[in-house]
Amino acid sequence: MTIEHIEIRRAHINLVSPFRTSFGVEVDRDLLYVHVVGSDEEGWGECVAMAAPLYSSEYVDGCDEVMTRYLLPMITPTMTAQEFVLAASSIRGNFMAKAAVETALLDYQLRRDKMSLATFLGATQTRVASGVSVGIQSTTEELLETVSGYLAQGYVRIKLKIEPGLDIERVRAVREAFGDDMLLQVDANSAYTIDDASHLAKLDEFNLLLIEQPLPEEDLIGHVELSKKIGTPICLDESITTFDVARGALDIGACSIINIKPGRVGGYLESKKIHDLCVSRGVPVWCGGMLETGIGRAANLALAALPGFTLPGDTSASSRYFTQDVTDPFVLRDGYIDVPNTVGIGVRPIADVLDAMSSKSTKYVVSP
Ligand code: NPG
Repeated sequence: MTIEHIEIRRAHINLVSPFRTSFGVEVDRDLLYVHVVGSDEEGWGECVAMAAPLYSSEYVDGCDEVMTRYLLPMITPTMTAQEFVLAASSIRGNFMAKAAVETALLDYQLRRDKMSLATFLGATQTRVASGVSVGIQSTTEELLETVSGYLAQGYVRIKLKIEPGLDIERVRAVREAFGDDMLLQVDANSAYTIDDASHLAKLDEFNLLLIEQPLPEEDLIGHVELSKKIGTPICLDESITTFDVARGALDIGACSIINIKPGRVGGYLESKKIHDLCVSRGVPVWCGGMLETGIGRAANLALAALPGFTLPGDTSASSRYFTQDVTDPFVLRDGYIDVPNTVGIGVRPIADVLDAMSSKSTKYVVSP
């Protein structure tokens, strides 16, 4: 069984509601799927990059370009995901582009081997506790209403996006309205500087699970300094781009919790390595989200089922994001979402739905 061609599929989907963060507002997703087609099997991967380089330096047109010019030409008919990761290490950065290609190759080979991604990665759970990420709302009243709606649906953990000026009082209002037992954390997406340390220390009174990425991606040392000035545990997201960065960040005390996003670290193989490192050090991890459709979500759920994922992730149900997902929808049941357990990532796009969303399909023939 050999890989014959790879399709890059570009598509578009609207979000059910605008998602505001400290770096911008997302109202839709500019999608890029990698579709590996072999003699009798196929594999799918979803690129998590956004349309613009605001969350990280990667963006979807850039990923398309890197795949087309550099990554896809590396692929041979019999190449495994593991071999691809090795070959692609000659290309610097571009983790989101690499991750999407790796996922499609993994899905392809695991389908061939009749194994689920969850089993392959070492999953120990059949369902994962689901948290939800709440964008910055225009008013405190709207925030309380939004949080209340998610709690009513059964989400077990709330993450509030914050930015300077819309932080302490917003968190206070949510704590006061929903009580001290609710699992609550905040995400700053790099919006602060070390000069804000005493301001961020005001979050200490709210017993948050963590504060995610308060300072810029590159400022690991700033996070070390901040960790000495605030009581809330620091979790890194944007900063953690590789296993080596994760190890260094833990070594110097830049964080005590890690958000693992496969797209951000170049794929599921690197994610597993970071997970294993964190388990060996007793560091909790959780699975982040990038507003993925069902393809990316399925693979994230497999990862989130590993034993070190002891905190609920941003692995919400399809309905939190889209009216109609590109796969069968992932559904929240009693605060949990089932982990796909068939073969590969366990899902495929619904052809008609994907076709209706698609803007462009490009085919690359894989030659020996
Ligand atoms: O549930 O998929 C989700 C969204 C989770 O908040 C979330 N993602 O910084 O972690 C993040 C954030 C994000 C959203 C990042 C959009 C990039 C774009």
